[in-house]
Order: sequence, then structure tokens, then C-alpha cells
Amino acid sequence: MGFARGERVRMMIARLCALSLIATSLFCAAAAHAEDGYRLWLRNAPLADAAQHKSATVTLIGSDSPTARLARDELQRGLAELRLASTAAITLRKLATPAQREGAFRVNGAKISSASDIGLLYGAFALLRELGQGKPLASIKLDEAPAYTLRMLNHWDDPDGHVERGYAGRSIFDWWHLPDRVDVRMTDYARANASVGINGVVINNVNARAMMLEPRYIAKAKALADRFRPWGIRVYVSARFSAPRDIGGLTTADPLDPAVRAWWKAKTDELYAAIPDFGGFLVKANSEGQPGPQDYGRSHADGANMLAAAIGARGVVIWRAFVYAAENKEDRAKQAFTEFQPLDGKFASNVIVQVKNGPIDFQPREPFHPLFGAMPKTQLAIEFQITKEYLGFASHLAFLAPLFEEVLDADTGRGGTVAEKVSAIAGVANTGSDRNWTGSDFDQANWYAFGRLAWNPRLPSDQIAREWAALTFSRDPAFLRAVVPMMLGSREAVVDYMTPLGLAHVMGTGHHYGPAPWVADLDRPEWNPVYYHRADRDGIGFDRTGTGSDALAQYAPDVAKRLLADEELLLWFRHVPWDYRMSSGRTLWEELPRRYDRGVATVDRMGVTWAEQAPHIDAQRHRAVADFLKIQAHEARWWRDASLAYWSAISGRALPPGHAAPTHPLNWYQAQRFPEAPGQ
Ligand code: BDP
Repeated sequence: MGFARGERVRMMIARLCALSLIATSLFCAAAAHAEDGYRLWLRNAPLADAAQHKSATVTLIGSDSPTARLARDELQRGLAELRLASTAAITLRKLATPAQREGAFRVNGAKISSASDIGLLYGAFALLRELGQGKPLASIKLDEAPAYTLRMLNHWDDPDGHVERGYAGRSIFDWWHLPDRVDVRMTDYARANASVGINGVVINNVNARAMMLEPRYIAKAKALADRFRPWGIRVYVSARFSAPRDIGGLTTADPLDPAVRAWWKAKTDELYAAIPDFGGFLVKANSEGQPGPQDYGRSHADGANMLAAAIGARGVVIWRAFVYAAENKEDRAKQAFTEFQPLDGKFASNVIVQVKNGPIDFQPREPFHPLFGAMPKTQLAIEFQITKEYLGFASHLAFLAPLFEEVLDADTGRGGTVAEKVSAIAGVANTGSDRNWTGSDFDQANWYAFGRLAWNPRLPSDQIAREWAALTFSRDPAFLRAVVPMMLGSREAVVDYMTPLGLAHVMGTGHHYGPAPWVADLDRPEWNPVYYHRADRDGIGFDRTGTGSDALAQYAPDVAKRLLADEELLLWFRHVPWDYRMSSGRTLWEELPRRYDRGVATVDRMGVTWAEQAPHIDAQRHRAVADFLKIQAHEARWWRDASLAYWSAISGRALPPGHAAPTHPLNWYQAQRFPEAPGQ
């Protein structure tokens, strides 16, 4: 007697499942060898085929520390993966001579030397980076020292795994399972950072939870610190200023109160007992609702110095200058300078004031922050945002080195460039739990670029793009000829289709996704895009000259003149009529749509360029980038159309001839809502 029909169906399904399981695991085995972006720029793609491959030996002399051994292992692994076509005998030599800057190294062909263990590791990575681009071993000569002693990532990660402004999945730190389980990924993360010289990591959000300072979380931080230490990375924690009240049982967090000071001293000692090389605290105070010393009528210096006293010579306090207040009627772009500049000379020697690259907030283009150069008696750090909160999240391809370079190279008019006026550098991380680390393959380039510029702010963007593209994708010259220029033009394309000619902060409410220049109804004036562009029937732009907010006066006079003359910043500094005559001879109203169109056209070209690279790239990553470029092309048009529809309505002007009408009427764009957009 046969099986009942129902039973037969069940067995058939079971058999199918068994078959598909085999198929799935075969597929997975194959996929494990596919390129999924996990290996970043550390792929060490073979230079020669297996048959030509010659042996390489690595000798370590003068040190046997965990870091020096990592340098040796890294070289052994890298050389094996690279498959050099000629035999190589590399020596790593720790020198007995001290006094080089920590991390400095020399490479002379097969010889790497440094006075520090971490320098040996950096030298090993540098040699592999050069070899990986196809340079012959004997020709490689490097003599490098980092420009800044502190080269730091700031994670905006919360204990529940959410990442503020994160577009690459959840937190890279598996908070819940720490400290007992430290994911192997933490080693790979530290290794990637070390490979570009990053030596500090703030592990939690500047909008900090006090729980990060509780014993339970100190144990987690310790587990991370132990894992990162051999890679030369120190751990820092964002501290909530009101912690003595929140978790310490005190009734105040007044920085001049002896009980508060004693609480922080004890807390800091507890941290150092667990993490002897703890880096210090990062603090966002009296900014966007965070508690701070001003809650008690004290200054930012009072708050920072109180923490600095608790830490002493063991570490630093990084105090953010990103402050603005709704009650303050002053132009938001001026407030940080107004608040901090008079405090110059008042901060303890182990306080670093961290200033965002521009005076508003990580826009596609801003002038440099006027505090750079204006606080000669204070250590300043510059803060960049690697995660692209305002530049299209992870889906838009925007290589940020040109943005970083533009700011670092800016002459402050006060005796040096921005790069010369800062003593530390921080980047808001773009890493997360995504397999490719950064959400999109090309966003890896921004992590890489940040590290390279933190090491040497003089490196030109095109060199960084070339290195990264060769190491990450292909060293084929035809590929690099196409892709390097594409990367270099990509940030300007974003400026064109989002915020041309000095416009800023016209993104959608809260999430900052997509265009919303019309928004005017938010509680705080400076949260509304209309606050920034001030467009009406007669003109557009924020008057920051003497007839307006006079933010321009915060710059050195020569610099102010230069900024005022810079058309790329026209609407940042000036309110002008729609018929304002540009240097091109066109009116502003004629120029604007040209910029939007140029941005869209550039993105379209990027799509074509990338499509042509298929022969050079593995299918998986090629496809992933192509998909994102499609999204970007679509969203660039959306930006262009929505913006032009709005400017047209507000100015009462039809688009100049030769420019396509927006696809939808203005109210269609205004009705779009994205409450689920990531990163909020
Ligand atoms: C803004 C972000 C916000 C951050 C803030 C900051 O929108 O999420 O908390 O900066 O830097 O860019 O503190």
C-alpha cells in the first residue's frame, strides 16, 4: 500500500529541502571566496601567478612585543598573498634610538626600521601598500612620521546597537555579548585602522548614555581595549556630563562642587584600573540638549578642566565646540566662535577642543571653521564626518578626500593652514555591522582617506584615491584612469545637485534624507532649511557680511575678503537678488539650474564609467556599486527637480530656457515622507 497523498507531498518537500540545503551550502562555500568587500584595501591581490611565486622571509630584530610580532605576521601574510615574483628577505628592525615621533618609520627596500613597535607595524603596512600598487620592492623608500599624535575615530554608537547617523547596519561593537565574547571582527577592525595609522577610537555616541561609565560597561570597554592595544589603538569614552547625578547618586553635576570633582576622580581611577592606557573622555556639553557646565552657570573651560584634573597626565579630555542654542538669536554659524574664542588660554594642557570642519554641520561644502587659527593658546582638534549624514548616506558615491583636503589646506590668515593650526584629528566613523563595513564599497574609501590624511594632511586626494582604488579593486592602469577621476569629481557632483553655490542645510527634517528647502515649521528656527537659504521673491542667501550677521568678521580680514569673493560660497555669505550677475556673465537664476544639471549629468557619467569597469571587478562588488549608482542617479534628479520647483515657486520665475521642467509639481515633493530613514 502506497503513502497517503498528503504524506507523499510532505516527503517530497523534505527531499527538496535536503537538496536545497546542499545547494545552499555549496553556494555559500563559493560565496565565501567571492569578493564581498570584507577585506577592504587589505586584499593583497596576487602580483604573480602561483607558478612564478617566490618565497619571502621576514626577520624581526630588536623586539618581540605583541605589536612587533603583528608587524612580522602582517608582512608574512601579506607577502604570501601578494605572491611576489622574486625572492624577498625583509627585515624589521627596532632601533635603540628613541625620540622619533611615536609611530615614525623608515622603509628602504626590504629594510623596515623604527624606534617604536607601532612604527614597525605602520612600516609593514606601508610597505605592503606600496607593493600592492605594483611598485618593485627595491624602489620603495619611505621616511614617515605622523603629523598628529592623535588620529581618532568617533563612533556614534549607542549601547542598544543603534548608530546615530549610521548607514552600515548596527553598531560594529556587539555590546550585548561584550565582554565575554569579543568578536573576531574586532581584530579585523583594529587591523584596518592600524593599516592607515588610526590610533584612537571613541567607542560610543557623543549623545552619551551615563551607563557607559557603569562597571558593567567599563568591563566591555576594557575587553575592546585589550583587543585593540597590540594594534596601537587606545580606547576613549564619550562621557555624559550629568553622570554624577544620573548614576552617581549626587544631586548636582556642578563642576566646581567638591563632591562632583571627587566622583569624577574616583570614576577615572576606576577606568584606569581596568584600562591602564585609557585615552580619555570626549564630551558634548550644552549642545542640542546635552547637559553641561552652563547648567550651573559655569563655563566650558570649567567643565573641561574639572575632567582634565581627574585624568591628569594619564590621558586627555576632548571637549567639543559644536554648540548652538535655540534661545540664542545670534547666527548659528557664529555661536561656537562667540562662546569658545574668549576661552582661549583658559583650558588645561590636557584638554583638546574639538571643532567641526565648518561652522554649521558637516555640509557638502562649508567654509572652514573660524576657530581654526583663532585659539593659539589652546590645543584644537578638527572633526570631520566620515559617515555621510548630509551627502546621501551610504547610497551616494561621494569620495570625501577633496572635502577634507579643501578644509585642511585652507589658509586661516593667522599664520598657517587649518592643518597646521590643529594638533589632533577626529572622524565620525562610517563603519557598522554590514559585511562590507561601511554600507557601500566606495564608502570604504572615506575611512581610508580619513586615516591617510590624519597621518599626513598634505597627501593629495588623487594619490589617496589611486592607492585605495588599486588596493581595493584593481591596479590595472585603464581601471585607475577611469575610476580615480570619477572619485575625485564625485563630491563636487553632490554639491551641485544638493547645495550649489554655498547653499546649506536644505535636507529633510531630522533624518537629513532628500531635499526639503521649504520646511519652515520646526520648533527651533535654526532647524528649518528656510533659516539657511532665506529665499524670497527678491533673492536668496544668508547675509553674513557687515549688513547681516557679520559672521565674516570672525575670519582674518584677508581671508574674509577671499571667502566673500568665492562664488562657490556665494549664498553662504551673501543674500543676493535672483538677477545677481555671476562671473560667468550669467545671472544667478540662470546659473543655479546649470549647477543642478551638471550634478545630475556627472552622476549619469559615473554610472557609465562604472559599467565599463565590469571586466576589472568581481561581479558581486561591481553589481553592488552599480545598484547604488542607480539609486544615486534617481535621487540626484529628485534633488534637482524638487529644489528647482521650489526656487521657481518662491522667486516667481519660470526656469530659464534649456532646462527640463521638474517631473512633478512642487507639492508632490513636499508631500514625501520618510519616517523610517536610517540613522536618526
Ligand atoms: C549633527 C547630527 C546629530 C549629532 C550632532 C553632533 O545631526 O545627530 O548629534 O551633529 O555632532 O550633525 O553632536
